[in-house]
Amino acid sequence: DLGPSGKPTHPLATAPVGAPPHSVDGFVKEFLHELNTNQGVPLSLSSVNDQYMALASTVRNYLMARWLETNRKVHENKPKTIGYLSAEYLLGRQLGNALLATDLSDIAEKGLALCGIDIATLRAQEVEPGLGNGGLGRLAACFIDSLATMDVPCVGYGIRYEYGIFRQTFVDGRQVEQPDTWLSLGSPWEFPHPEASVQVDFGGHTERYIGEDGRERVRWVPAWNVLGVPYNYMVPGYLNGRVNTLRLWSAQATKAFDLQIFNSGDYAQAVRAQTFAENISKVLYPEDSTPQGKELRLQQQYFFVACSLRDFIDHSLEDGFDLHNLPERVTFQLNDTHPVIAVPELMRILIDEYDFEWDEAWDVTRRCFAYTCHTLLPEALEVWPTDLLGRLLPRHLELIYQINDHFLAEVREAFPGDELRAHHMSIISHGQGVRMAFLATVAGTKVNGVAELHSQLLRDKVLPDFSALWPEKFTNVTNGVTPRRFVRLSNPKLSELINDTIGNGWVTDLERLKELEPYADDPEFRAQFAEIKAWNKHRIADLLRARDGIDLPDGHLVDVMVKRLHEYKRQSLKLLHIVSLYEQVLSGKIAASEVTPRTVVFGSKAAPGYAMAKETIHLINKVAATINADPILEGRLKIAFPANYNVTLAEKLIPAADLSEQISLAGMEASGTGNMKFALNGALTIGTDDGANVEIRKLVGDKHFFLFGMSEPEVAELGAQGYNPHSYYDANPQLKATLDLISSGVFSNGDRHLFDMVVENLKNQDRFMALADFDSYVAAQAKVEERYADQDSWMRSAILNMARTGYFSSDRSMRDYLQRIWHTTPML
Ligand code: GPK
Repeated sequence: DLGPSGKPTHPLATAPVGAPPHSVDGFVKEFLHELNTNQGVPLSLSSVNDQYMALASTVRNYLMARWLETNRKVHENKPKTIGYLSAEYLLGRQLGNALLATDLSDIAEKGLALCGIDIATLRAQEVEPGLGNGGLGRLAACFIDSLATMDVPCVGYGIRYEYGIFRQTFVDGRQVEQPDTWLSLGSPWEFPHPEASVQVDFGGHTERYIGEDGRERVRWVPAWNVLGVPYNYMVPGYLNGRVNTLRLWSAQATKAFDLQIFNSGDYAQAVRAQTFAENISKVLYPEDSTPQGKELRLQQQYFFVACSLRDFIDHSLEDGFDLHNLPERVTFQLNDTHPVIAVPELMRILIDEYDFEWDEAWDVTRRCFAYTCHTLLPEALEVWPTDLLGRLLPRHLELIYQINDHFLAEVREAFPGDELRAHHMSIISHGQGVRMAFLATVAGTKVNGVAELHSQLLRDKVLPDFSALWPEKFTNVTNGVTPRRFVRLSNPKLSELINDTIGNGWVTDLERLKELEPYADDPEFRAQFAEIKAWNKHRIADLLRARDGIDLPDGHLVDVMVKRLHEYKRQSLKLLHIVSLYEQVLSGKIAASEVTPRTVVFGSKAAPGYAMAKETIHLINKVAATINADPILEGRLKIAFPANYNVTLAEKLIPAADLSEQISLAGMEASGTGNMKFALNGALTIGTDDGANVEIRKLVGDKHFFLFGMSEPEVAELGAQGYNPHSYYDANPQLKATLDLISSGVFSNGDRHLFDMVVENLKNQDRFMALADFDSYVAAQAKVEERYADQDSWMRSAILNMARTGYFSSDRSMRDYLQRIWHTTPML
């Protein structure tokens, strides 16, 4: 039931909700009111956390009128909505973005100063919601920001993990994980709605029965269930009055669930049942691109998807809505395979609950979903064992078999007699695993990759049979990043310079950065740009000193590699370059004075169960400790590896970078999005022709990009020939000396075998061909040094990188989705 039970008669009850006055006085009044009434403290006795909480509520109050108005409009106009289904949202801090969206940054700073409070202290108090692993989760956060800013109705659906991505610490150079207790000091940005909870069923069996109409029907008799409690978050558009919703689900035990056990008289067991239910949204799985196939993970996936579909159907549609028309009201965008169980769930709802015939249900379902693939790694493509899936979701497994039967009939009709093809395309792999990417492809109206190269490889290598059957289903949408967070907020000085030069329209129309191109030749502009880069370097130096006790030298080339630790991303190749420099100085091949003063910054988490990745972190830390302590490279080479790289750190680090490391083996990184953030902040890229690097290089021009390494076809060719890393080790004396230096024990207190795992793997396996690209990488780094020596020309290139990469705004990505996939236009 919505609304009051009687007719409101007080004039205020029907007036539009207002926001507090947009003034310093209005702000201070609201802030003190929140501090007193919400935190229950006077200013004089308030803690920093009290003040932060009150500030957050204050800003929330300014957004509230817009949120209510957005929801009222949606209710009234019933536009088509994007239901973005994602198991991850790597949001980053909320306060700065909310202040920006409401144009309150200056007012808040002044108002708080009048209360004797430094806003920077309060900003630092916020713990970011780290509800994602890396690129995929951050992309979801950028997309919902863009949709709100473009006035497109969207609900982001996901999971409110009690513990997000683990907090990384280093103990003697090794990664040690700590739980991420992001909720412990309160969570001022969320609105729980326990009254709107949804029940989700699991387990049990199915039964056939004859319905009232005489037709045979199926009934799922589940064994247990949990409640999904929605927590709403505001997703404010930039200065446009729109506030969309992010709805994250939290799992709770249902009454019935514990009653059953209570009745058995086992109180302790009943309380444990509570915990069992709550476990579902307890923790984010920390594997990036390498799912472990754990049952709890499938529970999470079904949990949030079932909640979200139920929520949309029951609460976003008017009573009596004919679900045959559902595709006119929603597209559910599947962010990778994680939410794909939504496909059989919608079929189940339509057939079992709404009496649809198979063909009707399939027609609706097909038109409601679209699928984005984010990877090419075979191990990242989820396959759920049929026995596990059948135990947890017996009805869904039946429906998947039926979908597969219909689908394979279509394949056999299109390719008569080609049984091998049908076998290859089967959603059920060898009778025992459900290939979720195939299910998504069969069900989706559209299937897209996330950069041009990736979409091409997706068609040609991952899903070739599907693209032969349905060529028109496949499309590309190159990823993007939100310019609000990753330029306007993260690089305030640069933003000011851009505003002063071309006005502020670029924040929502990033291609306008093109207008800066002529200024690359303006010495005055170049000097200002260089000064800002230097300022950003000081800012990160200050932060790392306070945060990690790391001292960054002044005046260095800042060379940054930040991303999840994964062999395909090749942090080890970056490490080989560093060790190679060190080796050449140690052995007297070059003088230390010839080395361009450079600070290499790493930021990276490894999945806790990924041994090779953790060993690589250990090695980086040991190399860093050794080189940083050796006077031989004093003032020339410094390695910084701050622990716990996250969105908050990225926002300070990226604007300080001169050089962006994007060095994955070609054909492995689907897109990358860090690469875009660096270019937009005026770093030059050293990179392979992989993912979106290809498009970055095309846009900025070869002169302003350091390309190296094999191309994807060359990689494929070498792989086909049989790749032998040892032959590179044997043939290249510098490479040999580099690897041998690691094995010599200089980085490990004389222990020659401590890093065998990494070194032997590189010499003998090297699945991602780091040794094959070593020479070319080192040569490209030499070119970097050469170009960096001419600061004026370097700054020119940096400016051109910024001016030419406006294409990578996530606003553009969203326009592409709207045109190519969702077929809807923004609601004005
Ligand atoms: C891809 F498969 C996955 C995954 O599980 N997690 C993840 O972050 C990334 N990704 C890709 O690795 C990036 O290349 C890409 O830019 C990003 O998704 C967003 O599409």
